[in-house]
Amino acid sequence: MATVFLGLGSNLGNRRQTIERALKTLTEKGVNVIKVSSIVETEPEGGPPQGNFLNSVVQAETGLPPRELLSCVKSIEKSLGRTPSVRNGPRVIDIDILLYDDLKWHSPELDIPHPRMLSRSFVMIPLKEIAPDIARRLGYENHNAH
Ligand code: PH2
Ligand code: MG
Ligand code: MG
Repeated sequence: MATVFLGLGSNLGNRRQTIERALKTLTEKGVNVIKVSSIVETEPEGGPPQGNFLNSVVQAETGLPPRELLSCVKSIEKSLGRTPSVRNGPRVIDIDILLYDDLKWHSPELDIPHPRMLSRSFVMIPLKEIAPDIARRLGYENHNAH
């Protein structure tokens, strides 16, 4: 089993309900959620003008290899009503693979660790809440001011 961290975000529709449904569906599909951070309201970073997000980070265990995990989260996004939009634009649900054990994986479809996670407070603050050692190991200790 691999230990993975996933970032969840929503800024369209019933944001909290969608995040809760995503958590339930992950478990049903063999991604066993171990820890869930607080669900925090955050201002959009990047993209067009859009509403605030709810964000959360989860720790999970899965036997799915990285590409299958990616297919799994994409199918959950679709089943919860996500439709194509502009880059960094509004979405019903976004589920990003942040970390997969200590794996480094680079391909056009998937980069692990998530290449922008360290600069995103909506990822690092919830990650620090549930896995402070990992946030520190990634070099986050210098960003505690906000
Ligand atoms: N996701 C993005 C871009 N900007 N901003 C916030 N606050 N939360 C997000 O989840 C988010 C974002 C691209 O996935
Ligand atoms: Mg994202
Ligand atoms: Mg995504």
